[in-house]
Amino acid sequence: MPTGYVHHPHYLWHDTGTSAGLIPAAPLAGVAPGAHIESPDTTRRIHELVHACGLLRDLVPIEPRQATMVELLRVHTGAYVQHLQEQSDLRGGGDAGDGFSPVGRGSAEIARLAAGGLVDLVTAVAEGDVTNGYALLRPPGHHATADTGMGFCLINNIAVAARHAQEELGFARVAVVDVDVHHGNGTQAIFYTDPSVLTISLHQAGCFPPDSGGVEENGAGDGLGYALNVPLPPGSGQAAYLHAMHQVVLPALDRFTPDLILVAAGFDGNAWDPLARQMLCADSYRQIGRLLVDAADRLCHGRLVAAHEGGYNPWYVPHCALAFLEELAGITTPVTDPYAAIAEPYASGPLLPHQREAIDEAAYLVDRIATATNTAA
Ligand code: 9RB
Ligand code: ZN
Repeated sequence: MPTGYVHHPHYLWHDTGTSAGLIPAAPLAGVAPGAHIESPDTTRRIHELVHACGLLRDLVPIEPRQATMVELLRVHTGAYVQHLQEQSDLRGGGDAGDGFSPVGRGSAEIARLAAGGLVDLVTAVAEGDVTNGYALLRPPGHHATADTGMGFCLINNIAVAARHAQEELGFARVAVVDVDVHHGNGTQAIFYTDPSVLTISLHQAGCFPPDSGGVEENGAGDGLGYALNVPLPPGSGQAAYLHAMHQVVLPALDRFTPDLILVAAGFDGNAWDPLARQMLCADSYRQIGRLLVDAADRLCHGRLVAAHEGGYNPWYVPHCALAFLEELAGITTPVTDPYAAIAEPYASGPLLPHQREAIDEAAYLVDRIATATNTAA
């Protein structure tokens, strides 16, 4: 069965305004206005590459619609949804809560279109129209918590899709694998006490949010053991990521036996990303994609849905995203990574002892996940 694909022009019209990279322009404080780093450019270039390389022809397009209030309120508070709408209705836009999450005019509706597109993609997987899928959406979602936007994120798209999968589609157990270079703190917080949603985040230690995503954050109450974090030291490359996949992510998925795997697909762990210091190349994302697709085949009939998150190098991220998407679709296009000769040597350094130690600390926690045979339900 084919791969679904969600995209929409409004995703590119989410206006993050003038900034200096990621902080609001402040001319009187010497911060000159320029483009915000989470601009449409990179996302547009991904979509254009998916089209230009011919892959788009083989994907099943899914036309997004706005998430309903019922869908949003499974995850977010009414007060936050109202705040977001009010900011979005302002002539000049506003912010979703932390001062780093710009809301342009109409961005509330666009954020709902992003969440709703992901919900419909998950539904298409459940109904067997597609095996898996990719939602190339903006704004991103993984930092947004129940009651605030954060780190460019307005609505937690993955959390809304996970709750929809559980409440409308009969998928009892959902696993979220977050490979964005930043900690998936919002998704983790939303499901922190819930053992029916396993959250796993691979990220650069201490990058963003500050003081978030340590290995000791492991869930609470009934959810103890069902939040996993692999904080990787700065400078980690493909060897560290693949070690983390084999020692933590795949064993955790095998124990958890999800009915559906959701992937927070950020490509800001690439070696040229301005917002982090990791060393991945396009082929690293291909390999990570392959391992996740194989896990989904083994555990849940191939049901895997990826939501776009971060990635800020406009000329390299499209090749990373294409490599990942090719693995979902099981199709290799004629376009190969034009930067491979430079990027692969960066990515292919050996696994260093301090990286192994960080990963192995997380690997000890995998045993806390109950296996199917020792779960009562
Ligand atoms: C803070 C600052 C950030 C830094 C990185 C991101 C990346 C998000 C992403 C967002 C906001 C500054 C906390 C500057 O790609 N997620 O996947 N903000 N960083 N000053 N302060 C106090
Ligand atoms: Zn990120």
